[in-house]
Amino acid sequence: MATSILRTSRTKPVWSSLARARFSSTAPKNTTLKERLAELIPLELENVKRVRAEHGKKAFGPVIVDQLYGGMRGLPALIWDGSVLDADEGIRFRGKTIPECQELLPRAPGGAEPLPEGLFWLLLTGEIPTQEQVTELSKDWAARSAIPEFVEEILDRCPPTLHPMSQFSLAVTALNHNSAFAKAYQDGVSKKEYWGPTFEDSMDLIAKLPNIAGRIYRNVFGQGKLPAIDPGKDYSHNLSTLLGFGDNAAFVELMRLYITIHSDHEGGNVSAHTGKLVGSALSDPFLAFAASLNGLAGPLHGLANQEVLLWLSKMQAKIGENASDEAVKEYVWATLKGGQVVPGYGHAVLRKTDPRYIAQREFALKHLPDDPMFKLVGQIYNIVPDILLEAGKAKNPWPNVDAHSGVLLTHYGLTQMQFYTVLFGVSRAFGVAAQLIWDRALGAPLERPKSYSTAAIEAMFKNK
Ligand code: CMX
Repeated sequence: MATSILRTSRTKPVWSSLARARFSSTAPKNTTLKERLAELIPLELENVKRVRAEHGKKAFGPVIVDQLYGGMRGLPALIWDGSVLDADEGIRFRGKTIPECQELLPRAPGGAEPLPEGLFWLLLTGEIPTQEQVTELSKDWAARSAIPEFVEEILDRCPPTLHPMSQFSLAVTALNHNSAFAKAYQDGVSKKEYWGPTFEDSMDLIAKLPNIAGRIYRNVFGQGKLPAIDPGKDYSHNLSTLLGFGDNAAFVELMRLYITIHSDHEGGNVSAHTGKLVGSALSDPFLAFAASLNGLAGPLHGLANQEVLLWLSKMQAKIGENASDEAVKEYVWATLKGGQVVPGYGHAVLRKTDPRYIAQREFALKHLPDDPMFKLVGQIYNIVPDILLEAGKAKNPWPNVDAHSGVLLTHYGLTQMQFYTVLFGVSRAFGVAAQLIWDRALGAPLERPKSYSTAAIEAMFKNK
């Protein structure tokens, strides 16, 4: 397969010269997120106009036939400035690595991890907000957090055997009942104004997810009545409280890190791209994000965090705790020989250990170094890559984000692995929402790539 432009040109310098020149790295004080966006959008519209005028008709890398059959791997096809993924270095959010986000984004009083409120501001503007600005976002989201009674009823009527991700998607779809964008469109809003109601819907969407996730968790796993959102607490604290872990400061910190690192992974992954694709039909953010969730629910994408825990638990049941390296190797080979993938390993873009895995490992080393399951995850890290290399199929033998997240949740007592992808979904809303707002602001058109038949491919090359 052709090497992608995006893989060969390092993304960092592109960010430094272009984006940092346009957006300063610290947000101006005394402005809300929406006010700041209203200032930035005309600048970016001009910038895109200039780039298209200068380069719009130039070729952007080769396309080879294998890419048409091969899941479009590496095909340059989308624009999203919020985050960019480098095959070796991993994700950068608006040019910033995960450690840089941990250092620069505002934290909760006494906390060490970034507040996802700040990450959302960064994704949307390229700027680091002030402490006051993230506090205002926490308050705004708390104020918007209630879900309509009929959505509560939908969730309450779901059988507990319906997978939490299906329930999640149902509830998010139903939120479209009150979509500001859908209403504005029906009322004849001008295209130039699309981003305003999209922003309002996106804020509502993010704000309502803790109530949806909390209700699903308590309904399915029988964890008692859902407490109320506290307007004085940050988003992750409220989400933790709704799940029953609000009193555990380390769990709350984990949620802050978890949401931050799971929020966005450039534009081409299944959940981000699905949201953008569905949004391009001017479906509102609730409908677009529900589609993202349905993609995230697949075992090769977000469901892998559930699959990892399942796989680890089965391994422990079969070979016991503190098993030898030999026993672990045998189990990994049996998985591969059984025609299954090793969940949590491999990636469509990454070719090194995922920095999201490393961030979680560092959290574990700080907070739960002696946890037996964490030790097993570390043991597997030393074993699986060599086996995948020897097996010779996977292009990337290294762990991805999902190889680690479930172990952290289990440590704190969130042991219901079927729920894990819901937390990934809550986080992914931040990236999908930011992308939808910018797509409406820049007037992104309907997506409509061209498909070909195999006969057409053959005909094209017949006499060449
Ligand atoms: N275990 C076993 N085989 C693997 C593998 C793994 N972890 N990763 C890749 N392979 C296999 C593929 O199944 C493929 O086999 P076939 O040729 O028989 O179809 C071959 O190696 C080549 O695949 P690839 O080009 O390396 O990987 P892809 O880009 O096609 O797929 C991914 C990427 C993530 C789907 C794949 O690595 C995988 O299935 N991993 C396990 C599931 C997982 O952890 N998913 C989560 C990813 C992160 C996320 O989105 O949340």
